[in-house]
Amino acid sequence: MANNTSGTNASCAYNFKVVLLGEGCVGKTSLVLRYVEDKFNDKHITTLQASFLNKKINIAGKRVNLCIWDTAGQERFHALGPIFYRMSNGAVLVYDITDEDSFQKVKNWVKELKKMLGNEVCLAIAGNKIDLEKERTVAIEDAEAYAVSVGAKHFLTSAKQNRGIEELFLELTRRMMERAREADQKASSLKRSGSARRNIVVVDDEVPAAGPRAGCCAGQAS
Ligand code: G3D
Ligand code: MG
Repeated sequence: MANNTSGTNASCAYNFKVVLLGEGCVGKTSLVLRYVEDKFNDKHITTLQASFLNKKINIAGKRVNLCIWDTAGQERFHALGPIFYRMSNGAVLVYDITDEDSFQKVKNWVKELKKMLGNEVCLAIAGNKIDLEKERTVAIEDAEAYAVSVGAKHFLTSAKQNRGIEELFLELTRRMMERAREADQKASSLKRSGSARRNIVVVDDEVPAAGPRAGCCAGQAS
């Protein structure tokens, strides 16, 4: 899934698509703007409704480009189709810690993503607006237990105060890199076993029909 442009080269670049999902008003746009442009409540940008923003980072000497997709508010009309999250390497599921209903919506999104993308997609759950801790209605323990149950990592964030956001994207990116490496390894070992199988066929073909039997049937009485 990841566009790993130069294989295992030390300076290889990864390209990951990350989608932001969650109910309207939980702070998705604010989180991505804070992360990519270090801005909050920028009227010009918030009305821009860009489909995605790019963020380049460096992890352990590897260059990574995150293509972070934000909705243009379609979620408010329940009009967000699979085309939005297709081919995603990662998803950030955002809820507002002062809004229990927005946490329930995260659960719906997780189900939807797992159904459509399987377990390959890396998930991060963000409990946003922790600057409003006094108004919290979603218990941290519940959110954390839920995240563990679906193989996601839970983060506490505030786009307003710039808390927890770098950490969230860094950890998510690390996991996406790990998945990409695993997928690469699986693909190359499949390739190897494929050519090994082909070799066996060639050897079998060369065995004269009446000659000594080799391979798995060697030594068996006929
Ligand atoms: P969305 O993209 O999920 O729809 P937005 O959400 O990023 O548009 O944010 C919705 C409202 O929540 C905005 O307020 C925004 O300023 C506010 N918000 C976003 N993140 C935080 C946060 O961390 N803390 C607090 N206190 N508010 C936040 P307005 O008033 O512009 O609608
Ligand atoms: Mg938005």
